[in-house]
Amino acid sequence: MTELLKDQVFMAFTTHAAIVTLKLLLMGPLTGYFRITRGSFVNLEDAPGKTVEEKRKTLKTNEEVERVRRCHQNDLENVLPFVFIGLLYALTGPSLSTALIHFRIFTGSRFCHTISYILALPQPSRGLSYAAGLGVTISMGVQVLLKVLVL
Ligand code: GSH
Repeated sequence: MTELLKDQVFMAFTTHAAIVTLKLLLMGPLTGYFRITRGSFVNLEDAPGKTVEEKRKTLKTNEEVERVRRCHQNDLENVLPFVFIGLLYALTGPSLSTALIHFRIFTGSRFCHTISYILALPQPSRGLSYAAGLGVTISMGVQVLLKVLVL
């Protein structure tokens, strides 16, 4: 483990994995912020109001809250595979420069995806961000397989 922590590729992976995982984690509080500011709740006990009738009025979906939730879901679909495949990839001993290109493009792509989704920027901004991140994870996965199959 101490040896691993001295490995530059592994440290680069750890840094980027931590950044994108923290970003993913922050989608929860962001959803909470949109729920409160847009008055859109899903549980009666979360809803503001004194009477049950008042509370019931806030039990409704809101387009902006749903947008953040879809963005959160999309992060889960992409960040978790990146962390898993990225770890395997880092262990295959790629060159630092190639690994950094992969990790940086993925991290940048997920921030771009979130910004374009939350701000509802015109397509293909979100589609391209998604495709860039997906391409990185596929590239790392293929390299892991090639390494294992060739060895
Ligand atoms: N689960 C995704 C979906 O249903 O759209 C799979 C495809 C995907 O991730 N597409 C990207 C996206 O941002 C680029 S268009 N989809 C919107 C979303 O996941 O809510």
